[in-house]
Amino acid sequence: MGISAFAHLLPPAAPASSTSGCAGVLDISTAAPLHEAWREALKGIGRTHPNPPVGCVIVDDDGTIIARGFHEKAGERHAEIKALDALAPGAARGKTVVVTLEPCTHHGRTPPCVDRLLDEGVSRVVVGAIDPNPRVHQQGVRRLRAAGVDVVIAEGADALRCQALIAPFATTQQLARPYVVLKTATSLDGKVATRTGSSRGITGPASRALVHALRDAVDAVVVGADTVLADDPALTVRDLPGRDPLRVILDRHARVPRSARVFADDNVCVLGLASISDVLKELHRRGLLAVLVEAGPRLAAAFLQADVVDELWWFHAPLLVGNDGLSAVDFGQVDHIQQAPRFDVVTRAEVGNDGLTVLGGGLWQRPTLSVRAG
Ligand code: AOF
Ligand code: ZN
Repeated sequence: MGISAFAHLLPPAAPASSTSGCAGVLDISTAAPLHEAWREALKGIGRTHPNPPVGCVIVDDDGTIIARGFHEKAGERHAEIKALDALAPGAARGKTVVVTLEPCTHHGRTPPCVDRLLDEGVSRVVVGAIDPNPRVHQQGVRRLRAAGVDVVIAEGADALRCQALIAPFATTQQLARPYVVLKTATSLDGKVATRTGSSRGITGPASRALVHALRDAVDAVVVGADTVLADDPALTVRDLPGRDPLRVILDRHARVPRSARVFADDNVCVLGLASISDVLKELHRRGLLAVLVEAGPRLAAAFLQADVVDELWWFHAPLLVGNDGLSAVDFGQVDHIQQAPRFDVVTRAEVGNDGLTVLGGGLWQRPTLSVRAG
């Protein structure tokens, strides 16, 4: 099984993740601080676009954490700088800096972190993930090493978490589009609504809370006009303290009335674009890292067929809807099971009385919806 970019939101899966097996390759003195740095980074998730969330801790010779920092927002200090600023002048000399992302070497909105690390005289840097940004990629490591700093590229479960954390950022860098999480919630027989269109309350309160946590962690929620017209969702974060993501309404024929609940405030944008690829181009232009598509059957099929779904979150509730109900993905039919699109399971979780299966295939294999040749 792989790892979700939003794995931190999931209740622990049973049985315990098999990735813990490789933690042994990492010296324990770097593994625990890297986990702490990752926890720091999570504080910025959903708030940093177009930058990645990044966390940092600085440790003493005996492994004690003496400073922490995370990147809060684009334009503000990078994680390493925040952690260094938390120390008295000169206190970082000879210490180990543990950071979830390779320190930067470029002049962006802020000066290069590598320069500051060298000025401070740190002796060791532990890096959770290499920066996929071509302006930085590998150069942070190279420059630190060239200056005599001991650089450790982490391995094992915590390094994997650091990579998963920046999967949305890596997607923007490599594919010039946001990372797409597609969510659907069905009955046991795969239906999202009864034949009369009744759909509220299929999944329980725990699933609803998890979806709100996911909304808090992404930069935008995307829905189609069909869903707004059928369900009139608010698409806000109500079950936990958090912030509401941008609501993106795909409405080519201007069918959604202004009285819909999605227009409750102006944190909303309506796109009338024809193709999924144009929609993603526009969201990328706005600098979004990750979007959650809360799609009805047609939009779900369109995203899957466009091969742009990075994770498919499928909630299944313990109830039956029957033959005439609406299927979750409107993609036609297959005659032979061998031709059916089959997904890779990333992880599974129990969410209250519901089940959640996250499909994808690790970080880069996407769950596509092409009918296989028989
Ligand atoms: C780090 N630490 O905390 C972050 C990094 O425009 P800037 O100056 O904010 O630079 C943004 C780029 O820096 C971003 O694209 C990514 O490559 C890197 N982000 N690097 O050393 C951090 N957020
Ligand atoms: Zn930096």
